[in-house]
Amino acid sequence: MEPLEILEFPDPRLRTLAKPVPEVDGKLLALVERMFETMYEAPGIGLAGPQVNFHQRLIVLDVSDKKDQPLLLINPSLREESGEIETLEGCLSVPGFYEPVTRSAQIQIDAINRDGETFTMEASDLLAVCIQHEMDHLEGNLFVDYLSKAKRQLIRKKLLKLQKQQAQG
Ligand code: K2U
Ligand code: ZN
Repeated sequence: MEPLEILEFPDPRLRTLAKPVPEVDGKLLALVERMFETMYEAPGIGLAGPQVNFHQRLIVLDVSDKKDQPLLLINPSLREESGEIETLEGCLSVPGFYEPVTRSAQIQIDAINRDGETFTMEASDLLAVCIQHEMDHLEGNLFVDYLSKAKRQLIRKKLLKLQKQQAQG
C-alpha cells in the first residue's frame, strides 16, 4: 500500500497539539499498520501521528537493527526522567538536516498498547531519545525548536525553497 504523506517543516499542521486517542479500534489499528509501513519505508525509527496529519496521541517506533521490534505507544505520558544524553537528531519532517540535541538519558513512561491495556516501560539511550522526540511531535514541537533561531530560520528557508522546487516539478 502507498506510504502515508509525511508533513514537512514549516507546515503549520505539525504545530497542532495532538488529542488523546479515545478508543483503540480497528480503524485506529489499520492506521497504525500504515504508519509502521511508512516509517520502515522512509526509513526511520519513529513516527508520530501529527507527522501524517493524524492529530491524536499515537507513536510507532522500532529502534532495533533488524527492524523486528515494533513498538506502539498510545496516549504516552512521561512518569520519570534522569540523566542527560546528547545525540545527533534528524526528523522525517525535517529531511536532510541533523543537529545535536540534549535529552534525558533514562525515562519511564505509561502508555496504552494495541490491546487497549495500560503499561509502564523504561527506556534509555537511543530508545529514550526516540520516544522523547516522538512525544515532542504530539505537543507540536520539533527538534529544530532546540536550535538557535538563526539556525532554525536557515533550515526553514532551505526547506521552503526545496518544497517550492518540488511543487514546480
Ligand atoms: O520523528 C521522526 O521523524 C523519526 C525520527 C526519529 C528519531 C529522531 C532523532 C533521534 C532518534 C529518532 C527519524 O527516525 S529520523 C531518521 C533517523 C534514523 C535513524 C537514527 C536516527 C534518526
Ligand atoms: Zn521527527
